[in-house]
Amino acid sequence: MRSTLTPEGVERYHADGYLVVPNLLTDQEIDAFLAHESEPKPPEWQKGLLSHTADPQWKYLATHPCVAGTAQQLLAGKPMIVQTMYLNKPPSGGKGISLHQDRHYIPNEPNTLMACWIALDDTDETNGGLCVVPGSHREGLRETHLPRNPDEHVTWETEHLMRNRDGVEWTEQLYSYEVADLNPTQIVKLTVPRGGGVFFTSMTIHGSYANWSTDRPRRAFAVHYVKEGTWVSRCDIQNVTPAL
Ligand SMILES: O=C(O)CCC(=O)C(=O)O
Repeated sequence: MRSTLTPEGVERYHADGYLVVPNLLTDQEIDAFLAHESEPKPPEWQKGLLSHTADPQWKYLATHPCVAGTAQQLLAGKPMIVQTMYLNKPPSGGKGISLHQDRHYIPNEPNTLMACWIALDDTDETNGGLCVVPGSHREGLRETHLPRNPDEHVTWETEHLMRNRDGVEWTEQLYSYEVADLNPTQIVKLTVPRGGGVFFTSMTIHGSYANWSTDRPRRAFAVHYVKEGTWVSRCDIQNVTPAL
């Protein structure tokens, strides 16, 4: 396992709620992943948010020493993989994910949820790069509504089965959350070069806008971790797996 952060980096993550870390992946590692994604795959590897449990390339990224090792430093404990996502946003209007807090999507107790979002292309404001609201992780869980700008953001609603530690089950309607009353001047549009990543807490407001470039795909890979011992309520992603 390789630790990549200085104590100052860890401090900045806790102060701002996010941290940009360059050079998590090499060009060769990214090329291998993108080539893999461009080929047909056996159906048993295609497991949606749980693809890291079956697809060797997804598992490779989610357990990568620089990614999972940094998560271990930031969590101060063993990182467990909750879910993985390949976020392929094409040029000419590929839509973004409205600005939200991940804790809305993934209730967990105690709340140790965090993410690593890895740029697989050079990303910035013009191709729908990741945006964050620094310090927002200290201001609690915000009110939300459905996305208000359909040109910029995807919209969906789905019902999810939940289960607590005592085995009690219930359903919850989840939807594409958009934080209400967000001050646009507080949104920072990050520039993250290919291979770099952004680590952020589950309370940090983040998301992205559409990719309005004409020729620059915005591909990213995101892994969500919790610290070992955390209970994840959503049944579809409850069986977390060790990252290291
Ligand atoms: O890629 C994006 O635009 C947003 C990703 C995101 O919301 C996440 O990784 O939690």
